[in-house]
Amino acid sequence: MTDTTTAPAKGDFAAASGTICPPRSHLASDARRLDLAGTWDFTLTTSGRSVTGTMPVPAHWVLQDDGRWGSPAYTNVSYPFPLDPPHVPDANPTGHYRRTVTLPADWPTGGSNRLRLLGVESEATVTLNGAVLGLTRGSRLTREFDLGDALRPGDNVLEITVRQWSPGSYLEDQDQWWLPGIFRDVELLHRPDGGLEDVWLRADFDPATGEGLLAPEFAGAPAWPVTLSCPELGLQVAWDGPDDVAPLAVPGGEPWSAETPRLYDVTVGNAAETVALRVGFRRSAIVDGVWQVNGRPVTLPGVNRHETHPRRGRVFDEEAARADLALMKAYNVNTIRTSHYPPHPRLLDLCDEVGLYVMLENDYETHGFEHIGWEGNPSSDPRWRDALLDRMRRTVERDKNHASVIAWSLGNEAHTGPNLAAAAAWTRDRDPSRPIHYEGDHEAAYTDVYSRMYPTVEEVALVLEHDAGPVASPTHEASRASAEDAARIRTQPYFLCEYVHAMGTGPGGIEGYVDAMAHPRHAGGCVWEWRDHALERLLPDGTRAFAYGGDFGEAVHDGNFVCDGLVNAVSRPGAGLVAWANLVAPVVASVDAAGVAEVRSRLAHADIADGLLRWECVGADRTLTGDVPLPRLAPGASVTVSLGIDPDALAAADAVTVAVLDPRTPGIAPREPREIDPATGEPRLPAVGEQTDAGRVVHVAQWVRPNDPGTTPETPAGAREATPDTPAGASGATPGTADGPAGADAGAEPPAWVRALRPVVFRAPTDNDRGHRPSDADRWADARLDLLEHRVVGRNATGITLRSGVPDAARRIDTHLTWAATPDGVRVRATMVPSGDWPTLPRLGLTVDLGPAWAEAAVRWYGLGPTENYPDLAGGVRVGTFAAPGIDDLWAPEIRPQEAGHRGGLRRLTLEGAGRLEVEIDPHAEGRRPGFSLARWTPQQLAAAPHAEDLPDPSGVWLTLDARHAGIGTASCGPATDPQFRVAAEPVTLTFTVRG
Ligand code: IPT
Repeated sequence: MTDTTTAPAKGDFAAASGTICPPRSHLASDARRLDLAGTWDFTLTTSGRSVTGTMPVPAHWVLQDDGRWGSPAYTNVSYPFPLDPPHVPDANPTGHYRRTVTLPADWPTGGSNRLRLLGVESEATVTLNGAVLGLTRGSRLTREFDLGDALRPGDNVLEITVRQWSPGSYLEDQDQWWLPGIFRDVELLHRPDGGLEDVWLRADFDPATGEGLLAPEFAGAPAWPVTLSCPELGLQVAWDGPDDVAPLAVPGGEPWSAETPRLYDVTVGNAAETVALRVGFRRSAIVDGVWQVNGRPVTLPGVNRHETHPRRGRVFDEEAARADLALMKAYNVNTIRTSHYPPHPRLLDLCDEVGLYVMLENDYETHGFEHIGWEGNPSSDPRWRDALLDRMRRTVERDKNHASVIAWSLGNEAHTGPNLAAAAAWTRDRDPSRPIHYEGDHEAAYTDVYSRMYPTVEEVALVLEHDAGPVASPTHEASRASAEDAARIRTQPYFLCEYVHAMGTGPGGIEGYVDAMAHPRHAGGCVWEWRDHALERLLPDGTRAFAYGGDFGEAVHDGNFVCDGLVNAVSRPGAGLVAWANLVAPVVASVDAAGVAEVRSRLAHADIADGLLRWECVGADRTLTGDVPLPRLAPGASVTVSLGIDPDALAAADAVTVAVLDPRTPGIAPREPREIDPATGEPRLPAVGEQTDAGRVVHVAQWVRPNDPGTTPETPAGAREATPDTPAGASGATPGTADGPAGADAGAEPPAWVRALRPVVFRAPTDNDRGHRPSDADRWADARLDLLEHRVVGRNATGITLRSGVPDAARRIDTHLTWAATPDGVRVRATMVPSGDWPTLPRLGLTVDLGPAWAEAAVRWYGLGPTENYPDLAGGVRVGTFAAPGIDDLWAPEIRPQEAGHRGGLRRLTLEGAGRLEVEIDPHAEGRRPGFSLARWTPQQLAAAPHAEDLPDPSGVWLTLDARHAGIGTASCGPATDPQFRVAAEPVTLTFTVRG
């Protein structure tokens, strides 16, 4: 059967030609199938030069044999070839795959046979026994060819010629690696006469009646009767002909949701074929502007998921995919946007099974046309219309049976135009049961969900909190929406298809976005993005390391913009993921000074059963802990629990922590550093997402004793207030005098490292610091923060006075460092007074190289942890005593080294190794406590290294105590750091006692 409606005439804009079949569901059928994965003969021809060998299928040829077959290339928006649609350059790497397909002796005769390609980048021409079957484009989409009588008993020669670049490449300008090859399954399918060409079980759940509904649809010419059976539901139906087929009410059908992934095994069969489906009864609908699943409003905590693996690229691996989804579930993810193309079809089975909502996106992006003002953009050019429709159709048809798929997305970053509107119209007609999403429809002309990427929190409020006026800031296209369009936009659910760009250290500033999600019309959104796309490469010294754009010698590339995941390429969760997971947690707790906790469910469908509340009474010298079982909590319900903490312990506590533990969804193994009881060293609560003896940590909250009456303490685990602080005693400090801290005996010798402390104002720019033009990193470079030089102005037995400055400028920092003996150790006070034209600073603190002897030191601190944290990246941390076996366990350099590993709210820091070193922060010196970091490299060394492996062998151990450290923001793609988290060049004081 060939698809005459979409089989285009030969032409450059075409989606395909030849004996192609209509798109249909990816069904688990008992019809014969031959998997053609394996080793194929392979010849790669580039610019007339050929290399011959063998190639695995599925694989990307550029990821095989360390460069023998060319290299991957990364671009974000840019096309790596001239914009001359639909043409591509003559120098077009072309892979010729060839293998013998031996038809098994018992292969059924009769019926027909097909070749099914699940993914080829970017164009495949299929030949069987010398007869050309046709050509297909659309890299991440399934295509079937009818083999007609070309297939013979015994041996057959199958050839697939793959061109890396094709007209289809113009429609596939996603921000990712260009990875040519046959990278998904190739299969030979037998299609029995009278078989089930396609089955669509539209499984609905009616919240009004509580009933499931099953509306079957059959395509082709199945042999009748067709039966449907679901023993679990007692369903056994037979239809004698197409007119017989009618929807079934399923009274006992429990609803499917991401929280309750209830699936039923259903078989559909006839004399020719039986297919097995896993059915979930689920309704995804927009009611009065509110996105509902099964009649209940949902706010989706989601992530954008690309298919990426450091060695396999986009080749699917089920075990890895399962682990990936389990990691998401551990971190409170319940939604995936399949950015920016359909994943391997098996992924949807897994999402159905584990419970993840899916926004399934078409394989369509034309972003690079933006560089020519969208002139000739395929979304508007009628010549591309069929190709776009073909893509949308293949997307919807393949995955329409999945309960997890709650929305269709037309594509990404392809501007707007009639072809997109046509794709929406086709989709709405074909599947009215799922809302349609596309971010580029800024007038809400043809989509059901108002979607934005990277707005400011203020822009979110324009849509949700204002009844009229513009829906976006003046620089954004959506601001030009007419009053009528704006009014319509305000009737739709609001969705952040991309927000908080997780590139490098970060993302900072998540909280405002999550707070805004409390609005009933806010449907949540998806962080950009789940995982770094770093690829492994072979270095000249024979070792392997992670690569980003440019590392394969690409002429046009976008550097490390491809590494912007909440987890890195080897699944290591970053601090941003911990913060985000805590902020979007499905159950949230809070606790007060009296040890009374409140726990609130944000779930829409599932009860919380077997939940446990673990508390900690946190002090400098002891951390007590206990468990309180939670009563069953209905969706949305809350409960108040008295923790029963001993009143004396409570009165002495610095903080009270509560954590909700979930015994049902496993967390990951706890990582270093760990919270411990300072008295016994016993482990205490791990971080959000990690597993305890009694379940996964879903959410952590804390009450913290105010630092100083009249000032605002840091509020971890959701920190929001920034403390304006004019440090006491700082402004009046006069360089050159040495007035020791009050109540101290002057004249004590401090440890040598104290005398060696020097001011520091530079941090290795994060990827976010490098965002926007001019960036913070540019401003810091202009001000030469990295070139701070010091001069001892005065020195006596009780202190040192320093003047620090940068080359060719008069801006300076005058530092007054004094010490004095106390019964408790040596009390140190440092006052730093900047003057001159400093920009806002990344940090203002003191640093010292303790020397390599401390490299093996064990670290313990009493402060915010366990993960690294910054003033705007503190959503998942709390005050406690944390321990790391070594400095390297505190943090690891990013693929592109940058500032990392800072921890704020410091009370006490202890290093044990080459000796013992302890720093106890004076709790009442200032309104805000300092932070610390320990690093094997200087910020300058980190900033200069393009890759982790380019860092020099570490030669020291730098301890930095920051009186102030700036926020992180998400300026790499999104708003700049909130001004309240910037560090003004103003006087600061650090006061601490050192021991050891
Ligand atoms: C947005 C893209 O949709 C996404 O693919 C990715 O490139 C992301 O940016 C940045 O990492 S588009 C951008 C113009 C906001």
